[in-house]
Amino acid sequence: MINPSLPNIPWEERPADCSDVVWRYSANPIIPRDLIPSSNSIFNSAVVPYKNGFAGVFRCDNKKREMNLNRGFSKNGIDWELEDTPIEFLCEDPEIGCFQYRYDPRVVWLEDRYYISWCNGYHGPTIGMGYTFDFEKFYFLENALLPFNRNGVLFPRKINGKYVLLNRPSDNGHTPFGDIYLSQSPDMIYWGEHRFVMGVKDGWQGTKIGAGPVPIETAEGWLLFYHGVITSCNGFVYSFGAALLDLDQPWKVIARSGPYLLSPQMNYECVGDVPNVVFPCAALYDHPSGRIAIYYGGADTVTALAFAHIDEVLDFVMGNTEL
Ligand code: BMA
Repeated sequence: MINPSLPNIPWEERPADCSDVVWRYSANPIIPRDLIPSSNSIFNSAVVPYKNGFAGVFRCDNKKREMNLNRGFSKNGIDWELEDTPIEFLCEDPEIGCFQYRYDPRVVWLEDRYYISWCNGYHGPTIGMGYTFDFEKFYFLENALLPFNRNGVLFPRKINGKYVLLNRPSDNGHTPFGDIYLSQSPDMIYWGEHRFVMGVKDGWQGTKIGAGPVPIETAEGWLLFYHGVITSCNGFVYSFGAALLDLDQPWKVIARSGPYLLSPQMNYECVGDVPNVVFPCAALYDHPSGRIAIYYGGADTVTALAFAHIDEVLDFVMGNTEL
């Protein structure tokens, strides 16, 4: 089991008047839409511990409204410096390296490097895959899957000798459906042995769901935060909840939260380029203290931070489970 120690995890105690399992950082959003000169918006982004601080891959939509990935660094996980130009991936084959659009990255430390997965434009959205050792040089791999697919999220270690990738088959537009599946690979290139993980339910997760941050390994199972969408008369509303997946057969769902953990309620979640969206793409975890810091996009415009205690999240998921 991976038991990370992250004593410098960003953290703020739960406000005295709040009883929620997941609570927001009081100085949200941590990244405004205009942090860099080229950006229209910076949201749905991924961070990992790196050296004595943190590194990240950020979804930066520019002022042409191109969707791309920029790198960033932070000492404390809260104050970020982002590069104004997008990451250039090294790729020998222009057929796959050609840029159409790149968005909603996830980053995971896996064995000896940081893997990055994202929604990659290749004749439609699919799961792009790349890696870096140092956040200086970035290498492009083959797209993991065929279009149309989004929300590709790697587990942080091999399971039964295979790499495992959560993903969400979709369509070419603003998909009005979507269940979570997983795919397995011996080498990060060839993906198969696809399994159904979980589907839509009622309420906040009634239209579509998709994996969020990289799953966290616990003694009880893999803790997966995932977003869920309800279609209101005013359009999609994105919230997030959590599920617990079997450690050895992660397509088996042990528990799944009936209520959501966080829904769009603050101004920066309800007002922006796409109103009413909270969209988590990364979670830091400090095993000794049980602290979790969740990075999420607000209203497709800004990046925000929320906190939780892992024991409380597990109790919530298991105590309110609806399979
Ligand atoms: C999804 C993705 C996300 C976005 C969400 C809400 O389909 O495009 O990047 O946050 O829609 O617009």
